[in-house]
Parts: sequence; C-alpha cells; structure tokens
Amino acid sequence: MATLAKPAPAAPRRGRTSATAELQTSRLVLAHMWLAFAAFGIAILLGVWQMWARSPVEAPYHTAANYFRSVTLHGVSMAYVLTTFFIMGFGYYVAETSLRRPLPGLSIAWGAYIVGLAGVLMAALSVLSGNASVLYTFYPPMTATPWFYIGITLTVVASWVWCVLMLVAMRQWKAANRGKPVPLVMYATVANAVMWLWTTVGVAAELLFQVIPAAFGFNSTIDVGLTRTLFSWTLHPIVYFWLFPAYIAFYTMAPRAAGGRLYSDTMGRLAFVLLLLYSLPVGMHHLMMDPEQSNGFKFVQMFLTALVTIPTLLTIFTITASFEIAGRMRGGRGLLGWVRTLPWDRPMVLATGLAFVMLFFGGGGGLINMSYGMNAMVHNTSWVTAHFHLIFGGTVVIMYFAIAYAIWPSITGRSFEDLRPLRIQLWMWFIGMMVMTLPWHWTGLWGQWRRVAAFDYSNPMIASWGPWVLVSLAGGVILALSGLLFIYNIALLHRAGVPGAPRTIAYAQAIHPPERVPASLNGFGLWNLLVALLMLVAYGYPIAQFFIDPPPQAMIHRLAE
Ligand code: HEM
Ligand SMILES: [Cu+2]
Repeated sequence: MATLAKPAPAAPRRGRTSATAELQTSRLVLAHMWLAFAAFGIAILLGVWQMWARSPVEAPYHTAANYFRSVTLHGVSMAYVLTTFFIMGFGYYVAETSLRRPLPGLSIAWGAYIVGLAGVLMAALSVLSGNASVLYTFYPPMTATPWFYIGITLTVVASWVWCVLMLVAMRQWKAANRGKPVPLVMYATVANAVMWLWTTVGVAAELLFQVIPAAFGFNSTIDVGLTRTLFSWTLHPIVYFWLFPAYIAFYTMAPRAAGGRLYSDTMGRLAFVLLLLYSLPVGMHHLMMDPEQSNGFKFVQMFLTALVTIPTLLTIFTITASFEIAGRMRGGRGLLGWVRTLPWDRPMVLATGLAFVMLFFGGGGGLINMSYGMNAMVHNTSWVTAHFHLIFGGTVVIMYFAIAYAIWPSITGRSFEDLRPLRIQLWMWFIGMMVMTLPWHWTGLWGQWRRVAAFDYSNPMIASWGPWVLVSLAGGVILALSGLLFIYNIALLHRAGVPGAPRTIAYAQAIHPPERVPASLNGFGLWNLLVALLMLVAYGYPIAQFFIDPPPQAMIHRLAE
C-alpha cells in the first residue's frame, strides 16, 4: 500500500481553459442552475404547506382545488424543473472542465435553454390558473389544458438538445485524442444523456400521440392501459436520470475532497453502463397493481429490477474503499479508525456520508416496493411518497447541494469564507429529511393514502395518525429552512467571499489512472444494442398487445374549460 501514500496531485495541467480565464460556459451553467434552484425554492414552500394541509392543524387556503394545484406545481418543479435544468447545467460544466476544450454549440445550448424556459413558464402558468391540476404523472383519462403538456414537451425537447451536445462534445474529444479514455466524469455524463434519450421515448409517445390530442379535444376516449404502460417506460429510468449527478459526484468529486483517490476507474465505468442498462426495462414495477399487464411480464421486470442493485452496491463498495484509502492516508488506523480521520468538515465529504445514510434507509424501502407481494401492502399509501422523498429529496438533492458548493467558486471566482453555514445547511437537510420521512413511512403502513387533499381527523383511526403527521410537518419546516439557507449560501458567493478562486476544477484521480480502456467502456454502441434488446423483451409485447387486441377505452375527463 506504500504507493498510495502519495497525495493526490494538485490541479491538473491546464489546456485551453486557463485557471484565470473565465469558464466560457459559466453564464450558461448559472442560467440553468438558478432556474433549477428558483423552482426548488418555490416548491419547498408549497411542500410545507401541503404537509400542513394534511395535518390536524387547519391550514390557510386549504381547499381540495388548491391542494392539487399545489401538489402539481410542487411535483413538476421538483421532479422536472429542478432536476432537468440542474443536470443540463452540470453537464455543460463537466464538458468544458473535464475535456478542457470549448463546448461545441454554445449558442445552440442557449437556444435550447430559452425553449426550455418558455416551456417551464407555460406549464407553470397552466397549473397556477387551475387548469392543470393533474399531478406530475398526468393521470389520464383526466386531461389538463394542452398548454401544460406542450410546456413540458418543450422542456423535454430542450433536454434532447443537451443530450446531443454532450454526445458531440465527447465525439470531438475522442477524435482529437485517439485511443485515450474519455475522462470518467464525462463518460458518466454522456451515459446519462444516452439513458435520458431512451427514457423519454415512453412519455413523449404518451404525450404526443395520446394525451395532447385528447387535451385538444380531438378524441373523446383514451386507452388508459397504454398511457400507463408508456409512462412506466419513463418512470423508473427518470429517477436514475435524477440520481446520476449524485453518483458522478461520488466517483469523481468525493474521493478527491476526502484527500484520496478513486479506488477504481473501471468500476465507475461499469457502474454507469449498468445503470444505463438495468434502469430501462424495469418500469413495470410501477404497475404491479395494474390489471392491463400479465403476471409474467411483471415478474420479468421485477427480476430485472433486482439487478439494478448491482451498480448501487458496486458504488457503495468503491466509494467506501476510496474513503478508506483517504482516511488511512490521513493517519487513520484499525478497522474503522479511518472513518474518524476523514475531513468531515468539507461539504462534499459530509454530504456523501449523509447521502449514504439516507440511501441505506431509502434503499431498504425500495426493496420492499419492488417485491411484488409486499408492494400490495404499501401501494398508493404515504409509504411511497415518503420513500421517494428520502431517496430523491434526500440522497439526490443533498448531492446537488454539494455539487453546487463545489463548482460555485470556479464559476464566480470566489471561494467560501466560512464553511460552517454550508455544513449547518447539509445537516439540517439530513435531519429534516429523516424527521419528515420516517413517520411518513409509518403512517403509510397504517394505511394513510397518498395524494389526498384532506384527512378527516374526527375519525378515530385517522386521528391516531395525527401526532406523526405533526412530526413530519416539523421535519418539513426544518427542510424548508435548510433549502432557503442553501439558496442564501450560494447567492452570497456572487457578492462576497474570498476572491481569486481558480476558474477550473480538478476531478478525482483513480489510484491507477487508466492508460487504455476497452472500447466498450469508452463508448456506448454495445450498451445501446443491449438496451434495445432488453426493451424489446420487456416492453415489446406489453405495448403491442394494445394494438393486437385493443381493450375498451376510457372517457376523457377534461379539467380545463
Ligand atoms: C420542504 C421539503 C418538502 C416537503 C415538506 C414536501 C412535502 C410534500 C407533500 C406533502 C407532498 C404531497 C404528498 C401527497 O399528497 O400524497 C409532496 C409531493 C411531492 N414531492 Fe415533496 N416535499 C418536500 C421536498 C421535496 C423534494 C426535495 C422533492 C424532490 C426533489 C420532492 C418531490 C415531490 C414530488 C415529485 C411530489 C409529487 C408526489 C405525487 O404526485 O404523488 N419534494 N411533497
Ligand atoms: Cu421505479
């Protein structure tokens, strides 16, 4: 292990992006990220109000119409706006800083941003006007005003442009660096772009061929089984799309922040291609209780879902090993002594530790959700909402904070004067998330429904949930305060902070930086072929059946006048 004792090298050689020159993409990255965080800031306040409305304490403006308007805006803001724009901004940043060449198509990227922004405003206004309270999953045969769906479609189109730009950036770099391995951070970003192209096919087909025509009034009926099947195509990999930046930070930022090196670059590549491969043909685990699909196909997809644990376990192993190396390099001894010597005062290290704790609880809940039998027990209860807040709002979003904290200095040219407010914010997010979601799981096990506008607490069974809902509400308040503190922390760096921060970032190096990697782990051709094959097996007949033997259709129920 003597060779490991060398500290990780300082900032890498500078290419065309010099340390003093501004990043070319910094305004583009900021535009994306500030839109993401603005949506986030509004959505956390709505979230707290929703928790309040579900509690025994009377909430202001509490009507069913307002509740569903709020949940739709909260869900769309968190699940579509925060994520998509954060991921796009981060991708542009990664492309420039890791490939060390200008981003191809900077003006195209700006064009896509404007289209996406227009889409967000269109969707948001539709929801605020009360004509789109259909939740972020659309719920046909209900239909909203068509402008809601068109707005969301425009955002998806913007994200497709991003995907293409990521692919082009990688291709250009490969052409200029023949035979060399694409930097892991970029390889992972492109893996996410490729996965996202596959992912959005389902929802795009649902919106373009079924829901938007229905919303315009061209049809009076809709095949709900088909809409749900197409949405399930998207619904699982979309959560991996959101999760990818967290994994990217685990592999390419956290080991360096901990003062060590990445245990294995190959393991990282493998984890990312497996995420691409296994997250697509599994969405039917969201249809376990639906009648339109047979047990056999549900079983196949449940089995494939179990395989998704492999890249997650690989990641936990690799990152823990990387942290152990860092801890031992800092003098940690014994079986677990290295845990104490890690620099927990650094936001990226702290966030990774807290993310892993939330991943542990959230992952356990996920195993229950994916089991056909146990799914019946938790189906459509608060358990489900609690589960995805813990994983998505917890593990994923805490890493979005850590990434923002890591890249903001290189974008603004200023570094944080004091890391304490950052640490407090991360701890509050962790504590708030645990306090909010653990009781929320519990009330779910007692049968509390999700997506319900009000509970009648005069009913003794419902009354017994009351104290736990109040605890959840307290967790929600801590979360909202943490979210606002996050926005304050990064906003402050635009005005204050220590000037002279380097305008670039160094990603974690592997212990054995790869000289060459197999072509299959330096591109996506093979993996695309395998995804196509798996999707054909998993979704071919389940979708074809609606055309071979069309089932009865449902009457469309229009929400908008
Ligand atoms: C202050 C923090 C938060 C609070 C208090 C909160 C609270 C809530 C509540 C009460 C609901 C409605 C549940 C129901 O009607 O069954 C909800 C829905 C939702 N939340 Fe949050 N939330 C918070 C943060 C987040 C975060 C950080 C995310 C993800 C990034 C998120 C994503 C969602 C989504 C996607 C829905 C829609 C669920 C559905 O349609 O069933 N929330 N949230
Ligand atoms: Cu899923």
